This record gives sequence, C-alpha cells and structure tokens, in this order.
Amino acid sequence: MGLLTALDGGYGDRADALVVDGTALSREQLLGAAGAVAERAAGAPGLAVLARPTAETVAAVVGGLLAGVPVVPVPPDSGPLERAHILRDSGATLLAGTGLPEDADGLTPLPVSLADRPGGGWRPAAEDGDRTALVLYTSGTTGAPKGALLPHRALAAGLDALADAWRWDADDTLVHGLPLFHVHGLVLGVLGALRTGSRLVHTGRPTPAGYAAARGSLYFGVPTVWSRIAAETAAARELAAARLLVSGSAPLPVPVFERLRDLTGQAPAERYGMTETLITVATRADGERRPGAVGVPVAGVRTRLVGEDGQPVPSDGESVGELQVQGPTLFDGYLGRPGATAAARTADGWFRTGDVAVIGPDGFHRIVGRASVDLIKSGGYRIGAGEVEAALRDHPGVADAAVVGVPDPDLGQAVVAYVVVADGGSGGSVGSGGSGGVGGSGGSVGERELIDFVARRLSVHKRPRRVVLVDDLPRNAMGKVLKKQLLDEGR
Ligand code: MCA
Ligand code: AMP
Repeated sequence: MGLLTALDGGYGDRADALVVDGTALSREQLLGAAGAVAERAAGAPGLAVLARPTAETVAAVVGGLLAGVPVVPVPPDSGPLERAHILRDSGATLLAGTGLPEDADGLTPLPVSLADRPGGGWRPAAEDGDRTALVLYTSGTTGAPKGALLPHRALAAGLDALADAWRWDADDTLVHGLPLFHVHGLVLGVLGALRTGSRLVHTGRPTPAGYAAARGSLYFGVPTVWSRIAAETAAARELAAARLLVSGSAPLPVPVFERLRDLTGQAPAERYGMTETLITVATRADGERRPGAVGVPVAGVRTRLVGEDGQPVPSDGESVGELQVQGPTLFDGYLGRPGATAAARTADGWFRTGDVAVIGPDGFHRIVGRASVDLIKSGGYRIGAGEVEAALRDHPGVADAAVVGVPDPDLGQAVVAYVVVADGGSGGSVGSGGSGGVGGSGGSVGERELIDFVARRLSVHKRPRRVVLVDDLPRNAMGKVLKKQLLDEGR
C-alpha cells in the first residue's frame, strides 16, 4: 500500500485498529471504505476533504492516497472566503466527507460511508513517490494561504525518521485529538499510525479528559494541550503509564515541561518542524529530554544556522541565526507559486525556515523565535497577520488594521487586532455589542462585531481574541506599521 504499509497486513483482525472520536475501525473496514473512495476519485486532479475529526475523514484521505490523487484537507470551520480560496487554488474537483454542504461548494460531492466497499476489480494506484500526496494550505506573512505540495516520498521519509527517533512501532497505541488538516494531526497523527502499524485513538478534541481516558503508549499534543493537561492534576497522572509524551507545533513553556515531568514521572519529548519540511528536529526516545530544546536532526536531515549577513553561524550553543534545513522530508514547493517556492530556498538549495535558532556543540537545537512578527502561532495554529488584516479591511467600518501575536499563557500567542475605524464610524453597517477596546477612536464598530466578522470569513481560530480601536497606527518614515511598538503596548 505504498506509504501506508500497515494496511498490507498490520493490525491482524483487531476490530479497533483505529478509533476516531468513538468510532472503531478494523483494517479491513478502513480499506473497504477508503477503497470505495479511491474507486470514485481515480483520475481526479484533486480530492478536497472536509476534515472533520471523524473516521470518514480518515477513510477519505486514505482513499485519495490509494487512488494516487492529491488530497486537499479543508478546515471544517473555514468561512466562505478561506474555503473558496483553498478549493479554487487547489484545483480540486471532488469534495469528500460527511455532512457536505448542499452545493458541495460547487464541486462534485463524494459522500463517504464506512459501510461502502469498492468493486471486485478495484486496485490501488501504482506506487510513485514523486506524486503529490497532500496539498496543505498554510499561512504566509501576507496574502491568502499557500498550498504546500507534499509528495509521497517526503511523507514516507518523514514518518520513517520519526519511527526511528521515537522507536514507534506496532506495539504502540498513539493517542491525540488534533485537527486532521495539518501535518501534526494528519501526517504524524494518522498516516504515522498507518505506516508504523500502531493503533490510533483519536479523541475527537484534544481534551485532558480524552487523553487521560485513552490509555495509550505514545501521545501527541501542541503546547496549549499540554498546558491544559498539566493544569488538571488527575488527568495528567493518568498519563504516567505512557511510554512517550511528544510536544510540537509551538514552543513548550519550561514550566509546563517541568509540571508534566513532575505529574507523569517522565519529561515530554519536544520536536520541531513545519508544514513545508515535516518534522526535521526531534528529541529521541532514548535521548536526553531537555527543557526548552527540540532535540537533534532526524535521520537524513541536515541543519545549519545562517546570520543576517548570509554568513554561517557557529554551533556553539550561544550564537543565533536563521535555521535552514535540507533533506528528504522537504516539500516540492507551493502550488502555482514559483516565486514563493524559489524564495523559500537559498541559492545552494537549503530551505529557509524563518525560525531563529541556536545549536549546541552537542547538536541540540533551541528555537528562540521567528524572523517575522507577521507569522503568529496561536494554539499551535500558524496564522498570517496579513490574511487577518485583509479580512478586517473588508469590513466597511474599518479604515485600517494591524494584527500582532501577543504572548498568551494558554495559546502561546493570541491574535490581537489594532483597528482604525473608517470616517463616519461604520459606513452604516456596524454591528452590536463589544467593548470597543482601549484608546478608542469613538467609531461605532464593536469589538465583538469585528471578531465575529473574521471568524465567519476565515477559520475560527484565526479570529482576533481582542480588538483595540485606535486613532492611528504607528508607522515609520517608510509608512510601515511599527508592530514591535504595538506588541509592547498589547502585552
Ligand atoms: C468562539 N468560537 C467561535 C467564536 N468564538 N466561533 C465562531 N465565532 C466566534 N467569534 C467557538 C468555535 O465555534 C469553536 O467551537 C471554539 O470556539 C474554538 O475555540 P478556540 O478558542 O478557537 O479553540 P480552543 O478550544 O481554545 O482550541 C485550542 C486547541 C486548538 C484545541 C489547542 O488551538 C487546536 O486544536 N490546536 C492545534 C493546532 C495544530 O494542530 N497545529 C499543527 C499545525 P466548538 O468548540 O464548538 O468547535 S502543523 C505544525 O505546526 C508543524 C508541522 C508541527 O510542528 O507540528
Ligand atoms: P506550521 O507550518 O503550522 O507547520 O508551523 C511551523 C512553525 O511552527 C515553525 O516554523 C515554528 O515557528 C513553529 N514550531 C513548530 N514546532 C515548534 C517547536 N517545538 N518549538 C518552537 N516552534 C515550533
């Protein structure tokens, strides 16, 4: 089965090889439902999947992969603006899932049923590592999200490297409740299980109670999830029997690391990656678990630090530089964006992560920040300030907007919008409610109205958590908004 090797005979006759939000599937059931999807998707230019955290979503994604069709996961809470962009930009012609909108967003609907089976003559597409497996939409600093093209070979290399780092195999039960439209929850959290042959328990949502009840050996979470678990002593103690607790997608605060270690008897293993590179640096199961550090490069990956002057930065545990990576886990580029694809790499072929890091003489990596204030990580979600600003400017009551990521104890960073109200208040379409924020300009657009406006147009997690109405945005002589100043004010 190419990438998903465990579908070839793993799991034996277990009825609960995969459990997704309470629905159990055997390997045979998954293969049947996925085969039925694959049969209908064969030859399509792209299969969009409305990625609710369900067994049907898993069957749809696996079906697309078996058909050799690029799978385009769509955040289920994405508003019309974001969803229309993903569907149009990806060129997908089919929309799979359950509870599809009546018009299937203008695509051909492909309903998924776990009772479906393919016809007798159906066979998976021939293996081709170069083929695009997933098109994952991810935010940049400006503009709409870009589709990162991930080929089968990169997913296979990335998962094998993690299986090696974490000794992840068929004896494991993987537990998590992360969304199924990103690398963390989908690639590691679902395809990883189906490649290593480990059982999977997806808890529907990543709640402390769900994680505590699942009794796994291997757990995945973003720092917000770990921080919520660490705050619930009884739930955290239930994880003491696990083999490995892995954190990633954003920095794990040291106090959370320490509290988890104290409550569970084992320190969490942090790892680092990106949509474009998959996981490139990881703490090894048999290695040191160091708070504030993300580990060492995984098998096949090379890393280096480069200074602002383009010169190499030494791995001395102190010097700071942009982290650049190379290896078999890298994406093939952004769909239809040769300029952005070229800009993401150096002339000598290294991927520029945009993350600022320190590497120790022992090879341990520490991520110390991001080069751009315009990429925000909130609850482990990557959010481009430019996309939220553009959505806010679409409101007739908004003259201008600047968005920053303010440190937040639960989410890591919280999206905060500074908004200049249009002359005359709102252009006549102001909403109700909302406190208006501090330093208000007297305009009549409410904070709640603007938060809901963004939540309706984009994915809900991209909405500002706070809106501050201001008379003007601070700008430098070039007219560029001084975001560092806004950040200092917003803390
Ligand atoms: C609240 N809600 C609203 C509004 N306000 N809905 C509409 N309009 C509003 N104004 C409701 C939503 O309907 C939803 O309801 C709920 O609020 C969502 O709440 P929110 O506060 O946004 O989320 P949360 O519950 O606090 O979520 C925290 C979380 C989540 C569970 C940690 O952030 C999460 O799942 N993060 C994971 C992100 C991730 O997987 N990133 C990996 C990227 P309802 O509850 O009814 O739905 S891959 C990556 O980074 C790389 C490769 C790597 O290294 O892994
Ligand atoms: P995404 O494209 O959503 O996959 O986000 C990738 C970004 O998440 C990286 O560029 C980092 O900024 C951040 N990230 C992922 N894992 C970690 C980690 N363990 N520590 C700090 N930042 C992380």
